[in-house]
Amino acid sequence: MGERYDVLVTLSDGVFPPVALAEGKNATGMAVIRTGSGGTPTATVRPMELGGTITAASQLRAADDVRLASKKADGVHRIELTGSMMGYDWAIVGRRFDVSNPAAHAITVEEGQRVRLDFVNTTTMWHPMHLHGHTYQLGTSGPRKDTTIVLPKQTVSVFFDDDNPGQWMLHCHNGCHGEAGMMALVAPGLTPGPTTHTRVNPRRGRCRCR
Ligand SMILES: [Cu+2]
Repeated sequence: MGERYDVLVTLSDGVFPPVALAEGKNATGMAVIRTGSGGTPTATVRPMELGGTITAASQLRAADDVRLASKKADGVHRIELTGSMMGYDWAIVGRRFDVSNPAAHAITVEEGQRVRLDFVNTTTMWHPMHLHGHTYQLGTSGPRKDTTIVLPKQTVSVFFDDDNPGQWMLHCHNGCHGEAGMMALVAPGLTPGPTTHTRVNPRRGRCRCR
């Protein structure tokens, strides 16, 4: 549930502990990568880098071979992130995603378009916004990603070229927020209406995460 990065790492011989530090919590998760002999790190190991300054996506730049060519956006969409902890009514522009009518309020894009999405977080919580089927670029020269955190009361603009036609989900990567309704379909012009896909997520309404 959260932001993510694809990274390339060159490892030497040994045993290495990738450690995840939860934002705002003193809790970690750990895996072990083994490329050679050596003892397994203890579960409490914490690489010293986690005590330093964490690089944010806004400090990164796209490499030349993946940076989007300079071009005016053909379509601009304001993705207002709405809801509150009180009502647990997470939504996009106040509309909770309806699995029985997924095309309702779809974000319309067309093949070949340069698309700009403006994520406007009107809430007091973090929302890592994830787009399927594409990677988008942060701003005009930032990194290519498929998930980016939008901080409370902040706006983040992302760009992508619609070069992978289809019906793709855009949703908060905090699974509980997505299930509560902070999702939308990104697709070519669709006719809203009932769908045969009516499976109700059994976890809905029982989520306990924040
Ligand atoms: Cu969220």
